[in-house]
Amino acid sequence: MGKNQSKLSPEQLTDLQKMTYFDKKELQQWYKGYLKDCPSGQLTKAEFIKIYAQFFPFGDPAQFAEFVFRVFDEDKSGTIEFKEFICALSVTSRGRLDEKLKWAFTLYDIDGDGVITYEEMLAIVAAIYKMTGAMVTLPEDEDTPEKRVDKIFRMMDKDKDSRLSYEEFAEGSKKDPTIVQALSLYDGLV
Ligand SMILES: [Ca+2]
Repeated sequence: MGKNQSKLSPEQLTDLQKMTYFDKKELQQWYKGYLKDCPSGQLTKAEFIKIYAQFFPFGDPAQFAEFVFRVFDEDKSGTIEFKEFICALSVTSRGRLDEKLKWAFTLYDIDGDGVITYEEMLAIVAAIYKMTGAMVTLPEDEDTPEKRVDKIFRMMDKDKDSRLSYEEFAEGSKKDPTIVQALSLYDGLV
């Protein structure tokens, strides 16, 4: 995406329409919003954290935003270009369940080795708890990240090896949709 370009070109629109579930009008609107948060057209980690901070003014979203940033930044360039931004948004807000699950799995599988370990799940869940802060009242058996992860593993980790395969994760997430829901920042807005 070129810099200082206030609208997407017809070619860019056609490309992005093929890659996402958004129509041309929505794409232009998201582009406008993206440029407002990020006039340079390359969203940095600090800018990304700032966006999260607007949504979670009472918690500390920095850690969770960093984890999510890694998934958005598909080409690992260190910045989120509009294409990466809108593709991630398309999956997390309008994707099919299996697309959302794959995206969520990528987030939880921090080192990308194809399984989610107990420690990886704990790191993400702890970051989510820090972000939401006191905004949500949690049931007694989920009031710490450890309890929550214990509960998730009791439900999902069928072979009890303290690692979740994609199949275990996908199967379990269908029973507990909150695991995937927690990921879509713009849920109410799209
Ligand atoms: Ca990038």
